[in-house]
Amino acid sequence: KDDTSAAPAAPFPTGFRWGAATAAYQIEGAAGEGGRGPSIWDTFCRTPGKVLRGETGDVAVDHYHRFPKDVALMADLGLTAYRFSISWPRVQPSGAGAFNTEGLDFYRRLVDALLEAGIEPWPTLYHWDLPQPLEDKGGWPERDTAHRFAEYADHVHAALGDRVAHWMTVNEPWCAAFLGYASGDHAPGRVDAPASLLAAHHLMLGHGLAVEAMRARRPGNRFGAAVNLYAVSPATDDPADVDAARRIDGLQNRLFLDPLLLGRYPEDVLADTSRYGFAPPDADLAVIAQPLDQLGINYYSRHTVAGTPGEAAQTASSPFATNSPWPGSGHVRFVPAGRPVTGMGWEIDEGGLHEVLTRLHREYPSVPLYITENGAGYDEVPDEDGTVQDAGRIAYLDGHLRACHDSISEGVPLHGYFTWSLLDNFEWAWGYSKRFGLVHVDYATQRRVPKESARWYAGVIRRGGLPERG
Ligand code: PNW
Repeated sequence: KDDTSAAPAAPFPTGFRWGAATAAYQIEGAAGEGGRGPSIWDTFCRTPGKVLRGETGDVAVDHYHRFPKDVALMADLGLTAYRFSISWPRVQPSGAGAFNTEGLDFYRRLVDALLEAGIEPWPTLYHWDLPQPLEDKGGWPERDTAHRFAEYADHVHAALGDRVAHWMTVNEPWCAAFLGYASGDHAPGRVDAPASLLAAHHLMLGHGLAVEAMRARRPGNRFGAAVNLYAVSPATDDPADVDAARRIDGLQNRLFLDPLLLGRYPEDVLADTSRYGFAPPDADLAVIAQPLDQLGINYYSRHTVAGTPGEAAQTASSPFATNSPWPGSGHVRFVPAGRPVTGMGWEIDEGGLHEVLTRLHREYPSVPLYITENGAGYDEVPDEDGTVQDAGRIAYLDGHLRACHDSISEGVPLHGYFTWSLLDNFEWAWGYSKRFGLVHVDYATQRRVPKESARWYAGVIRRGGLPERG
């Protein structure tokens, strides 16, 4: 039932942002057009055995050419905000030196189309597509990359800061550092634990330098980063499991939250990683810990871990996963806790989102929070008429939005929710095999058809909250 006149059973505050999210490499395509340079994902996709079926983002969902229609789709859904990422190699093909006006013009047109449709633009400046020439010089483990990032961010902000209020610097530094440089499941595919820790540090340093530069130009804009947080539980109360949970929580959550929000690294993680020579300079922490106007939280699931010897690779990140993305964690095993899973094999646990949100509220200084990603991926096949009846996704979104609603009632300063994703798209090492969209995309024809979940989400936005629990 879709009674739009009925008051929602779980109303959200007025002004709450209702959004959807995407990322440049996953949707734009047009990889060789408009003066765009190569990124580490272009290279990685061409490396055999890295991406399922050897798929690439060369065409993706052709958003580069179809963005006006995609903005119209967003307007149909009633989105009040749209989170997208800006491709660094489109704007600055070599990652240093000359900027490409044609690349920046694409984002100018996108932003104008969004504003025209009454949708607030929420760009992320780095969603994993490092210009390949910078990787050739060492990539994120090199300190200079942080400075190059800040320079690029500053340039984009100079062009769009008058029309764009909300800025996210880096997306999921955990993935960029540890899937990119420790397990090698993501680009650039390096397996080098010490380098991965430096990458994590320099991603945060780049964030801090970028915020410093952008805020100096427009102090009224809102700046933040998007981190992927998990609830973490020990499999049993055995001390070995409890300690594994501490270590995984340390590497997944606190390694990023503590520097960004408290201006220090967690002592226990520094101790666990000291064998890799990880000893970040203290002076950098003052740069990293810029005051934040917003923190983006990407939440998908809970980790349940045991401390007994075993496999630390995470099959979640790639169908080819073999190496651990947890430098310094020692023995850790990811244990199924018996909850239902999505098509990614990720356990569905909305209680974990409530846990993450209330923990941030309790243990960290107050900062406006936004869920910048949350959603469910499946291997979906549409019905004959092209529709997708995605009851699983609806239940997932409903449960997690209820967790948001409960958290807000308990005083958590949560101001918006962006579902991952607007459209089916290139799901990294999984290629096009996993679909996260509210809108189905037929990759052969690029036809877009809103799924059942799109209709459901549009109803939630119209009513300003969730219906009675069905
Ligand atoms: C996030 N893991 O990626 C990204 O921000 C999105 O681009 C992506 O499409 C979405 O979540 C769904 O995967 C992740 O293996 C990829 O832990 C892998 C992991 C976590 C997040």
